[in-house]
Amino acid sequence: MFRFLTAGESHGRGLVAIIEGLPRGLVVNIERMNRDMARRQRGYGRGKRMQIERDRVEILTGVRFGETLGSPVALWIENRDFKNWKESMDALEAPGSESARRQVRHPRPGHADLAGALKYDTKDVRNILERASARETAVRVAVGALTRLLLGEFGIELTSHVVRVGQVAVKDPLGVSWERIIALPDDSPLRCVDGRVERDMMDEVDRAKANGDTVGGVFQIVVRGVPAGLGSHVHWDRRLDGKLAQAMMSVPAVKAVEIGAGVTGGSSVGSAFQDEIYYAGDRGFYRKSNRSGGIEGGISNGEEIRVHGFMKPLSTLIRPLNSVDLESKEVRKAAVERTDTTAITAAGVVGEAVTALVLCEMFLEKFGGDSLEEMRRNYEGYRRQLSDF
Ligand code: EPS
Repeated sequence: MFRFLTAGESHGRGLVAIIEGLPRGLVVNIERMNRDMARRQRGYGRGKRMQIERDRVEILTGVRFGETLGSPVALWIENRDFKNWKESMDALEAPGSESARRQVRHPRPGHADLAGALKYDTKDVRNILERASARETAVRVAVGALTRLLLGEFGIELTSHVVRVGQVAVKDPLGVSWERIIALPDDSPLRCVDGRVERDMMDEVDRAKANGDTVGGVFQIVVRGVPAGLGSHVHWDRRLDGKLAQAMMSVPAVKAVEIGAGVTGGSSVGSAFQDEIYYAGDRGFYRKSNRSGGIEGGISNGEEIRVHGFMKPLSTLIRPLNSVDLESKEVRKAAVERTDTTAITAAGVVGEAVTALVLCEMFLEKFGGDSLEEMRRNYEGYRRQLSDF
């Protein structure tokens, strides 16, 4: 069915993806895809790398005259920074000088550095961090953007907003309407719907930066237009919430996921948590609250899907923490690589992409066909089933 792989190092030539399972006949809107690429580069608190890159997707295969062929699609994103790393990241030849190798021997607490070095048996942490870097999310956003085009054909749309930075939070994030979120301009500093809260969030970022520190945050993904019936209760690995949680946790620095108001569920009684069921002729079954985040029993219930991603503070600190030299085993300060103070706004855009990827997989599982027309027939048949229910 639907699957994809990515490849590429943070300072290598670029990033690649191969995607399989898209139907023939999907119109590829490259501007829409590149808009997501640009959105991922934004956000208050990002570092200097984003001033070097101008991420743009190139389509290498699987698309002809602006439409998918049903064959594998290959995407390419160039790393503009590679020109500054040619020797250090050369595929075949090691450079003569130590400095050009840019070895890293002092693992950063919180990054993949030490665990990866132990596992892959290397004393140069660069062999790990280049792939562990969140740079990889650029190409996942590109793949996600393609799947968003497919979902869009069936009226499914996604957006995100930032609901917390450090100690500063938006009140009642589940109550923020879709309209308020999509009204945010792409150049909004943090994609926060409340201007006053956003200024406090920016102060929080400034404070962390002034201390050579980083700061965590929370984003919320909102999806509308998902019909009831994606995912299934019948097996553990077919549950939509489980799949979304896995996808969200695969975003670097995300350490927790919450569907709807799941966390408060742990301190609620049932009568205060469940979303009561109503029916009206013109809209069918509906709810007046959405604490379940649009998913019940591992199945979408037709309400908006709302998922939170909790991002821990980024691991590279300008004022580094203690570490150990991998060769001498002596106490050293952790390596300092160029990084962001927070990437929470970008993480929201990545969260949209990984959510779209899961929904696309589930959508193709239920309505899949070899062409978009075949999918449409399958989908319309199911819509009739729902409306005749
Ligand atoms: C990047 C994400 C971060 C950036 C990276 C680009 O990755 P990491 O997980 O390694 O901190 O810091 O840029 C650099 C590594 C750099 O040279 O500045 C991204 O989202 O594109």
